[in-house]
Amino acid sequence: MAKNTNREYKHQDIESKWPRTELASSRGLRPRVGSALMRGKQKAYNHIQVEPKWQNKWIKSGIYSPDLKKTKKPFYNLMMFPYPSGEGLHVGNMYAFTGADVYGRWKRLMGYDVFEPIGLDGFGIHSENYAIKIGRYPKEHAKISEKHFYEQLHMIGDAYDWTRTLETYDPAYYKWTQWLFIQMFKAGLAYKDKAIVNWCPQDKTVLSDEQVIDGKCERCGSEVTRREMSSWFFKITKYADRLLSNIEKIDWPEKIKTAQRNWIGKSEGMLIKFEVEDGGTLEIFTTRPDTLNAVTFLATSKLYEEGSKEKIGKFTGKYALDPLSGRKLPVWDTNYVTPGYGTGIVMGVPAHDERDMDFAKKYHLDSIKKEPDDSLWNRIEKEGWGKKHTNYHLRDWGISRQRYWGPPIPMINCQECGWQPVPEGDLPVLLPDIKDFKPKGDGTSPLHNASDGWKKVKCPKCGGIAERELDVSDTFLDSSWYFLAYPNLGTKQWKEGPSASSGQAFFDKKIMKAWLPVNAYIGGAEHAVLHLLYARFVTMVLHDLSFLDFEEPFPFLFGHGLIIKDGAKMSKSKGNIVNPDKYINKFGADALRMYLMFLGPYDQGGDFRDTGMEGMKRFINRIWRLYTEYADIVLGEEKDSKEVLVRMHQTIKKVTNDIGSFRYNTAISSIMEFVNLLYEKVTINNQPSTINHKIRCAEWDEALKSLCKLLAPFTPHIAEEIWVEVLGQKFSVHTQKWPTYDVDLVKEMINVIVIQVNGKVRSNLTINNQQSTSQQEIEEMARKDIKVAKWLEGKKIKNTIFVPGKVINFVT
Ligand code: ANZ
Ligand code: ZN
Repeated sequence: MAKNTNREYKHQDIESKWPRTELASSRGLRPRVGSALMRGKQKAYNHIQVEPKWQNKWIKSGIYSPDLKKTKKPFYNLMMFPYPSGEGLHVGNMYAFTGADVYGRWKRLMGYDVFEPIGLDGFGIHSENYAIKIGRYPKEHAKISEKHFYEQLHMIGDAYDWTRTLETYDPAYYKWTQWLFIQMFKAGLAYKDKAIVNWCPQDKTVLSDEQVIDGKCERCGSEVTRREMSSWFFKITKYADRLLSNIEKIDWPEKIKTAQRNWIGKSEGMLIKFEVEDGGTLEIFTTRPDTLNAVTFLATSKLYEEGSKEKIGKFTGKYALDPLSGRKLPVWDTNYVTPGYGTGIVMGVPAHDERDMDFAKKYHLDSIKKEPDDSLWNRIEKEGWGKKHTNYHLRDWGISRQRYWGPPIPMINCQECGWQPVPEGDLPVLLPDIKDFKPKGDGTSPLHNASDGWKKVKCPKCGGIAERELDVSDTFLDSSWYFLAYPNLGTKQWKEGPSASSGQAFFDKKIMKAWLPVNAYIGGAEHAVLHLLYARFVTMVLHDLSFLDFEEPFPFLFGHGLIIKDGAKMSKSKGNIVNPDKYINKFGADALRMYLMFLGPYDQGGDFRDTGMEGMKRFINRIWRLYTEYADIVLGEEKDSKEVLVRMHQTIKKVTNDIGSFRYNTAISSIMEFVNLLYEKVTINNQPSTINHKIRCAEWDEALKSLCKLLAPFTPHIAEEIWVEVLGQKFSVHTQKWPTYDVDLVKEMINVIVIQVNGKVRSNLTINNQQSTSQQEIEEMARKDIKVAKWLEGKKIKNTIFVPGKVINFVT
């Protein structure tokens, strides 16, 4: 609730800061007709004409396409890989992209060679489902939506390197996804196994554990069922320990780190062996050996596939022996123990474990009330009944998808030789065009419908008859390595590889050294255990295979908040999507960017409302007028020029620190305050009689130039237009040096105290930190002010109201 009130306030704030009746016109200020800067520039700001003009110029001039091989200060600024829905980008996506772009633009102004690539994760169930829904062939649909997506992205004005885009369904890309699969296989990290897997009945495919959220499909929300199937897995469990311990070394939001820790789920306990009455032993995993004295039964996972919410059990007829007391413990097959975790067998302790209690109640099993006994840990080890053991909740990554729209898994099954990888020189294994590509639902893949010519191949090892794998790979594999691709796009090896002789990847040594790992990774926290875990795993494997010299792909990650509309996260499924196109047309990309960044702290998101957009558009116009109408103000009094200077340095400091820590909203606030101050000075100093056209005011000039640079990351188009066309500076504002601040000037506290007479503003006082701020002295100074003295002349002051640091009001 508190948050909401806050946002409420901000919206009102926009209104009160620049109300519809504009300050300048209402006070009768005239444009400076005689000014050279003004000639022909009085026109209102026209974003429709200005924004595309600069977007095109930026591309043509290549200022956002650094030479990756010749860089001195590389900065790889990356936003999470977009997988737009069929309908294109919505305002929530814009929010994510713009926040990342502001950061990248700022880093460029700070002197870095910023590389900010963009691409499209367009393979996968998400896109395929949409294509099915609208009755289009996936490949055809991909082309259409790619065009739309890139057009929308152009309109936002982000500083992308448009010379290096990639799409996951491009064979030039997915040959390397397949190459990655083969490296996994060769390293013994990919295996095919018959296992009970998560099955989505709606999407008709297997899902990985990470793609099941609270028992539901991460994509479509259907209740996930269980099914025994033969699938490919990646041994991510082998990396559990390292994935966990490395978390301490990376600079990520605590929330996301915790989610990964919990998902990996390190659990320390013991493996204990129970003898079975008529021979053999059963081994269990427990984290509570101290409750061994209260065990009353053993439970297996044999009925797991029955998957109902209610606990089901079947007595096996067998009894195990409690090593401690020699009691007979009935062994039950159940559905509430998970196969593949621990040993898949549990010691049932109803007295201390709720799940066991539920089960015991239902099947009338005993419960023994006994206090846990800590000494049992040592005793169990000493007597040789069991040993200490660490378990991880993480399970191997299920990679197979019984769908069409993905990279065919590059494996060949030979009756003689078993599974063989496709020779690397033969990659890519192209996804064949087939008529009936829809998911079948019986557990087989649509690629069964491919021609025999595609399915039947020679065994790469013995030349005998063999068959291709017919499943495609998980779309999360496509996105697990894309950040490695961007800087290497266009290298010879990227285009021509992989070669038949293995061991060659697409990495250019020099480029890798300069640009990786990613300097700033910016994206949504909802990928905490999906994409972010997979990308870390893949990077570690490639490191261990000597392809990379780093283990962690994203040493720094910033998680942005979500855009809320009508009380819910903006998403297609919620039906509260706002299309950015119409806002960009009506208000301009700059206004939309600034509005989104002003909504609230970037890590917290905010509520989207139309009214706020209009306020922001007025602010953009206000900036435009400041430059086009008042660019050559001469600050007549020294106290004014001093104040402008001090406030400028203070604003630079605040904006610099705020952008550096992603507090865009407060950075914008201080820019707004600074603009207000400049307008105040306009009203004081714009008296025609004081104008001396020969003398330009150095402070005013500097203030306007600095302000333009401070605006550049947020509103890149108008900043460029002002810089080049109004201030007459050299293209481009985006390759300038970010303004620095003077530490001594920043320290000067400047306070502006409004002087009122009978509640009406008559003048103001500027107080610096060398002056006293006592009521008595302020009163004295205020009375001496000529403008105030005029109103006090011949009147008797009945009362003086003083608000320290803000207002002094004489009541006569
Ligand atoms: C006896 C006991 C007593 C347990 C008690 C818990 C509390 P975590 O922390 O998640 O590792 N368990 C072991 N293997 C299991 C499986 N395959 N499927 C479902 N449950 C399994 O939990 C480990 C605990 O979960 C183990 O400790 C075991 O129950 C159960 F008061 O053993 B315990
Ligand atoms: Zn063979």
